[in-house]
Amino acid sequence: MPVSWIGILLVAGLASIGSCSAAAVEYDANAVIINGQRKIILSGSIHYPRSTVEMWSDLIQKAKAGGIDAIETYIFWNAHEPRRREYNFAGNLDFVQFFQKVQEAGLYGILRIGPYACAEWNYGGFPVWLHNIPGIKFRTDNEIFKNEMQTFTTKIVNMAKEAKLFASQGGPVILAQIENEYGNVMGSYGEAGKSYVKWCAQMAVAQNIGVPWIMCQQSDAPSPVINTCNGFYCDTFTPNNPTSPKMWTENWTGWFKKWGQKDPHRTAEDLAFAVARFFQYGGVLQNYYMYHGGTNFGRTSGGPFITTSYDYDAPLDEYGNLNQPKWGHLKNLHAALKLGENVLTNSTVKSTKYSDGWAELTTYTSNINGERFCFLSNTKMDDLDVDLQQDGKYFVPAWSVSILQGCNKEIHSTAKVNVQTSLIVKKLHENDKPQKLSWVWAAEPIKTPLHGRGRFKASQLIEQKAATNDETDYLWYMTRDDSKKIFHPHCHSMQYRVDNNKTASQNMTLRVKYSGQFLHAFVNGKEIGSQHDYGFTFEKPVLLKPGTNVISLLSVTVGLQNYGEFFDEGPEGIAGGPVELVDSSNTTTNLSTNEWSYKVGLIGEGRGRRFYDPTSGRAKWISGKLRVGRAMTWYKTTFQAPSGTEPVVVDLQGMGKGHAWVNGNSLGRFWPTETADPNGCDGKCDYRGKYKDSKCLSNCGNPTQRWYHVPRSFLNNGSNTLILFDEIGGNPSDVSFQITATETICGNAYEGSTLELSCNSEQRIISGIQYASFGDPQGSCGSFQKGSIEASSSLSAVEKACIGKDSCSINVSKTTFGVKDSFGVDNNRLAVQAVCTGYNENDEENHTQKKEN
Ligand SMILES: *[C@@H]1O[C@H](CO)[C@@H](O)[C@H](O)[C@H]1NC(C)=O
Ligand SMILES: *[C@@H]1O[C@H](CO)[C@@H](O)[C@H](O)[C@H]1NC(C)=O
Ligand SMILES: *[C@@H]1O[C@H](CO)[C@@H](O)[C@H](O)[C@H]1NC(C)=O
Ligand SMILES: *[C@@H]1O[C@H](CO)[C@@H](O)[C@H](O)[C@H]1NC(C)=O
Ligand SMILES: *[C@@H]1O[C@H](CO)[C@@H](O)[C@H](O)[C@H]1NC(C)=O
Ligand SMILES: *[C@@H]1O[C@H](CO)[C@@H](O)[C@H](O)[C@H]1NC(C)=O
Ligand SMILES: *[C@@H]1O[C@H](CO)[C@@H](O)[C@H](O)[C@H]1NC(C)=O
Ligand SMILES: *[C@@H]1O[C@H](CO)[C@@H](O)[C@H](O)[C@H]1NC(C)=O
Ligand SMILES: CC(=O)N[C@H]1CO[C@H](CO)[C@@H](O)[C@@H]1O
Repeated sequence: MPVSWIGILLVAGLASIGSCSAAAVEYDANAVIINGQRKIILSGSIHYPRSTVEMWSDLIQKAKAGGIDAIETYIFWNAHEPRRREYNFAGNLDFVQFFQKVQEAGLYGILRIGPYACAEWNYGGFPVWLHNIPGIKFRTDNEIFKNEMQTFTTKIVNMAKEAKLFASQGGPVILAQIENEYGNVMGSYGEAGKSYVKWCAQMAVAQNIGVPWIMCQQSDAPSPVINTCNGFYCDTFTPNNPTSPKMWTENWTGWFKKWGQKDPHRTAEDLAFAVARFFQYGGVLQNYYMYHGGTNFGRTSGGPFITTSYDYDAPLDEYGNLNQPKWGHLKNLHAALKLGENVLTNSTVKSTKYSDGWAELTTYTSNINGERFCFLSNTKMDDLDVDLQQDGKYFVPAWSVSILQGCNKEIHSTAKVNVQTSLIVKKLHENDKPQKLSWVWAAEPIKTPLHGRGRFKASQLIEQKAATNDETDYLWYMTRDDSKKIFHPHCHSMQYRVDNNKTASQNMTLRVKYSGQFLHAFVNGKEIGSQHDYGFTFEKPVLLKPGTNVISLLSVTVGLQNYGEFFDEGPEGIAGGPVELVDSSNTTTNLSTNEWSYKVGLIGEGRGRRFYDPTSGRAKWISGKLRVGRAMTWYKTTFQAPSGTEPVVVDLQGMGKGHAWVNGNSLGRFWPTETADPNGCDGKCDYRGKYKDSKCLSNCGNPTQRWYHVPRSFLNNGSNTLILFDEIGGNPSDVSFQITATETICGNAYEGSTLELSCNSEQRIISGIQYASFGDPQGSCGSFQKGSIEASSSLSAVEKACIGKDSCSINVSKTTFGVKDSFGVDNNRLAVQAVCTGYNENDEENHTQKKEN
């Protein structure tokens, strides 16, 4: 428990955030001190490149409305410096504008420069050209690396300084981070790792930004850099320096998703429990990773095999909709914690255990006025009753924390969710008719690679990152000459030992040791097979003809690795192989040192890999009979944007695997044929007990990702163009554009609270109440049932309060339902299930009704 009170003055300053004057950011073990005000900070991660500029303000406002004080983001080096000393800060890479919007909203910012980001982002945020510098070693005491890291860090710091982003200059940024989770892997880097961390701290501190630097998961963070915790729970974490505040930079709100996996969920109750426990044990700053996960547009997803959606089951969903009840439940928790802020940040702490130690009361008593603030936790899997004598008796649900204002009034229980659950659906907008999309197609020209002709040659199997600089997922490896050796023994191939009739065909096995993600193999122009996994040995029978045979291997990356010790050095592609031919008597011919011919990327990707048009050569879009189920096919269609303002998705059901673009903007990789294991979604989700990523799974047996976000700003009012490249074969006939909308909402609130219901859109109204019961209703959203008692006015009271409105609130009290004081049990509650529908602007009657409300 932190008890030290030594403040470290970092910057002197006056005035408050929001104005243009400088703010002092100081800290001690119990508070972040901004302009002399002692604070606890509730922060949330929103990564600027995972949404669009047009979405930023709305996301930030929703975070603010959810009780968030600060927005945290990484900086993504490979996005900003795609080629050495060529920088890009345009569009959604304009991090300065992002932080300006954070400030406009009156929030603080946390700038995680890294520049290693991890973040399930391609290659952890490192540029691949960096890897290709001879002699470089990442994240260790290597001059070349340190030099590049310092150059980039300085560039970012200078941009931030120039825009006056640091709180010391009047900006929003109160903390900055150098490196990232290095402590998790440092052991593998030996002494060089230790000196590297010291250098990082020194280099960062010398940037003189006027606000504190942090390092996460770094138990030896050199002072004055503060070490912080990442994880699902950080209650037992202690900073290495007794004067450092306890900060949790990554409390995982859910988990990311990989192709072929089920959807992980973390319950609102467990997340709230973890946060409340952190503050119970002296936490000062905590950050939700992620508060909005968003989308891995383009080729930004890491992994390998991270999906395009980076929803993360965060409080704001991928599209920016409120993920309820998580968003609202945390909002209530934040409000409760803030009521204790003054006490928590300058107090004396005492802890008492109850119920065989399962329950723990932590009492904070203000050093200023003696005011008290308590956390009463229960880490057992069963409910407990705890008697605090003169402070009252409390029912403490299993695996929960109750927050007691004045230590005698429960203002929040992490296990009692009093907010609505929203079921968000993808559907056609009510005003729209289904569009019949008409498609044209073009085959990716692959004759040249199938004939073994590339752009450059080498007598070895080159590592893929070295060959492509990661400017594309695709690399062709081709060889033909050595096949001649096989069938012409006089060409002095020493390996050739097959007792062969040189004029006959021969059955052999092609064997490829593969370090990439997806391999397509062709022999003499025919695909002989494809396979995907985390590195594997590909083995397929091939019939070699007499004379020259051509082996063409297309290696495809699906996100470069982003985590682990030396992850940057992991080979990609065929990388050295070996590639071998094995005959029936098991004689092996090693083709690894053959002359290999290479071609980087697809013809359709075009120059600079930003223009997607396979017909830029001689090919043409074909509008005749649609080619379906054939690999390496491009498709194009035009469409009208769905009505309204709700987020748009494209349903790519029927497509195989590839990449999608709308009006030239990449939506990311798609792969609907990759489905999740059909087993393991038992529908049960017990919030109790430690979170595991095998808990609370959904989407078993379905495509890992069927819908792809099309931000509204990608669309225009007239005709829009969708281009799809399908690498494995698909059928675009079922592709359609939909909106995401809150359709069914459920509320479940205890007596004494207020139930707020909202359709989460000004364009949707509550059109019907499917179920309402005040009493002891049973079941959950979608399957509520009447309990043993029910107020007869339940339905009419809720209808009266809500129908025709986009949101409504109901005081859950006996008065509201006109029942006697003797009605019901101790824990009366109200359960409601309502339907939201699109509000038609032409509908005068409903329009008037809505206006009046
Ligand atoms: C805490 O409050 C006491 C009493 O007002 C005050 O003397 C002390 O300076 C405060 N401590 C900090 C670190 O602000
Ligand atoms: C060699 O090939 C020729 C022509 O295909 C065939 O007639 C002959 O039987 C083959 N000899 C052997 C030993 O397989
Ligand atoms: C190759 O194998 C296939 C299937 O086992 C067989 O039908 C064919 O006759 C074989 N061809 C040669 C040339 O051995
Ligand atoms: C072929 O060789 C491999 C090792 O090179 C061995 O494991 C395998 O058993 C051999 N198979 C036959 C049929 O001899
Ligand atoms: C194949 O050749 C490569 C390049 O010479 C060599 O590194 C590798 O060890 C060889 N593999 C086998 C199985 O002989
Ligand atoms: C598109 O239509 C909407 C509503 O009709 C309008 O508000 C908006 O300005 C239009 N946008 C453009 C780019 O024309
Ligand atoms: C008004 O809205 C409700 C719910 O969406 C609908 O049932 C009703 O038909 C609408 N009224 C008119 C006149 O369209
Ligand atoms: C709900 O209760 C609050 C506080 O008791 C009161 O201010 C508000 O008017 C009530 N709302 C309704 C709709 O009864
Ligand atoms: C990095 C880190 O703290 N990881 C922890 C996250 O939480 C899980 C579950 O509690 C732990 O097992 C990890 O060690």
